[in-house]
Amino acid sequence: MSARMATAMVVGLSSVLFAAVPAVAAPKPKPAPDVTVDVTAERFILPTDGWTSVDAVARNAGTAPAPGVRLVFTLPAPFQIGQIASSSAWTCDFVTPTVTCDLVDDLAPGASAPAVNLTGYLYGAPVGEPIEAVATVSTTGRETVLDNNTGRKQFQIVGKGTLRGVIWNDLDADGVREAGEPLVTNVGLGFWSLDDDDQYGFSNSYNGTYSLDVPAKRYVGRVQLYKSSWRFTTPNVGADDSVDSDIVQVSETSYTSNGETAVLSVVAGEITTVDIGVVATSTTP
Ligand SMILES: [Ca+2]
Ligand SMILES: [Ca+2]
Ligand SMILES: [Ca+2]
Repeated sequence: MSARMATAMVVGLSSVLFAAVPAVAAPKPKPAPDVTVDVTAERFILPTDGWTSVDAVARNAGTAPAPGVRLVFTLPAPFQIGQIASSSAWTCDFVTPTVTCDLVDDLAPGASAPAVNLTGYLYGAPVGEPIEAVATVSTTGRETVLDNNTGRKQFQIVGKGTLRGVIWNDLDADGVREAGEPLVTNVGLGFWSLDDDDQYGFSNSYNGTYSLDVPAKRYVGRVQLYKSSWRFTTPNVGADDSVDSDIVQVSETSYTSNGETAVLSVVAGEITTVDIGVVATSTTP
């Protein structure tokens, strides 16, 4: 028995009808599921022989449980799918290049299902060709909002350029690399993409010289020095960019000095040079 019926029995039908009028003027929407999907990838600017990992996450943005949730997720050629990862919450079937997954249980209002993940590899994909991963989600429940049932993530294939340079001990601390100033082998360097979430580098240098072939996009180079051993030399000294240091200190902690390059726009087929000059802070570096 509802509360309203109970009231009717106590106070009589006419007064209940009178009381009900304002409630009818503002009816509450019926609870309904609203499934949505987001497709995300940390790395989406890839070299022709690159790879990526793509997530599709289904969510119920509605106000009622979503039964029979199905996710259809495609990572098309030239990607070759090397791995499909999902939780036991899903039952999945794969027919190249599409994985179709059914959620075992209803998806509660406000809840996200565990991600379905595809790892795709490229083997000589053509440069410049955009590739799009697409996921669509559906429910056997009644939902009215259907324009959020598809998620997309676009990938861009680019050529590679070269990042290279030296890490040297600026013995006279003048910011210029001169003959006789030796290379340093215990300083690492990282290049962080500004255009997606990607990074390259090494934890210590290859005999003080390095050369990395990386997908053409924008990077910032970062170096961390231990103050007990090194500090950064004066950057960008003089007019000759081939003998200066390209790292500027941007922060420090009690133990480390942290330096960055300017923004580096790596161009396919071209060399971008980044040199790092350091000065010993102890008598025996
Ligand atoms: Ca929807
Ligand atoms: Ca010098
Ligand atoms: Ca330079």
